[in-house]
Amino acid sequence: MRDKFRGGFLGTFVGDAVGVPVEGFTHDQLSEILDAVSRLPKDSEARAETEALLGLISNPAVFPDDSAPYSDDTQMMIGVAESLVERGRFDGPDMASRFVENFQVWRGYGAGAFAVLSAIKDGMAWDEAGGLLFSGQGSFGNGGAMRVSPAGLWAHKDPFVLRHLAENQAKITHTHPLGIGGAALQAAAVAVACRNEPGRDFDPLSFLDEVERFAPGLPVPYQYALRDIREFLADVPATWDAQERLGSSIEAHESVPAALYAFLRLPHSFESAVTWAVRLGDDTDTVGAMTGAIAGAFHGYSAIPGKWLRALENGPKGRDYTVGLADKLWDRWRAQR
Ligand code: F2R
Ligand code: MG
Repeated sequence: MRDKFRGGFLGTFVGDAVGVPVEGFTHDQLSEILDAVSRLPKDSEARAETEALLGLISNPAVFPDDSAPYSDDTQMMIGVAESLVERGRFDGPDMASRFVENFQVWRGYGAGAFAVLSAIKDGMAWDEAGGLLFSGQGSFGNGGAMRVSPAGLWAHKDPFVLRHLAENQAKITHTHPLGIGGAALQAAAVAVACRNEPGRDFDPLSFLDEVERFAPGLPVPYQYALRDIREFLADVPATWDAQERLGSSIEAHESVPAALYAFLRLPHSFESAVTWAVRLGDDTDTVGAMTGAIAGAFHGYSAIPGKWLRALENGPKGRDYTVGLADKLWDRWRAQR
């Protein structure tokens, strides 16, 4: 279980870091450029330059050890985890203050999250700012889902605590039902991944049934997407077709289902699932991070390729800190039981 907790944390971090350099590329652009680079002579300058642009998805060696950066996805996941480790339950003021303390604008925050964290920093109440976004509709961005893996791990035994934690941590920045629902679905996928073991008899459809039991009554777009995923598991579509139907955008209902499907399409390899997810294009870091969280909680930290782990940034709140944080959450979870 310690390995699974570490896997859920570092899966987020790795998926984020693999996706960051290629964020915003379309699926077609990414496929074309990755194909073209693989045909260039190995020691050519053109190949080295293109690989440097594409980062870990094309060649892990472009980042010296300890240097591949994470984005807001991992930074906010760290905030969720720090609060759970310290408080042992959802504590809104504490979690919001950790988001604000960790907030480094240059990590690439969404406009809504940026506005919320800036407002709280300037003195607004932690539970007011999120509801003001988008003319009072609240955000349906994928920010509540991208950071939720510690909640999924923490509450993997209890669907009620899981829903409470997933929704409330999301509401600090995302009050739209689709933003909250995305966090609930992603947390359920991580929890179910934590509860199950890899092996030959793994059944993606049973996994999906369990996810739906852990996240009942989601908004309609998620129910349609889950129906599409069932169809895709019965009759595997081309990648472009899956991308077109599920999406891989910055909106929660167009990216959380894609991450779940990436895991279920390639459930026997962390690396294959994350690579496939990032190659969908568009919001590559976040679809990578969410797929990494599910695949990491399922396969464990020990299944994450060393070539990717070694590359991760390792300064303050970097790789070693994140592994230690996962261990602290696991220790607290065990002690609290
Ligand atoms: N912000 C980014 N990527 C953009 C490019 C960054 C670039 N690399 C740079 O250098 O700056 N990535 C990060 O943002 C996503 C998570 O975003 P979050 O936290 O959900 O933010 P936000 O702003 O609340 O929602 C995202 C966008 O979705 C649209 N949207 C949401 N709710 C809406 C509503 N009610 N009505 C209309 N539109 C709505 C808006 O465009 C929001 O800005 C992650 O990908 C993370 O990696
Ligand atoms: Mg993103």
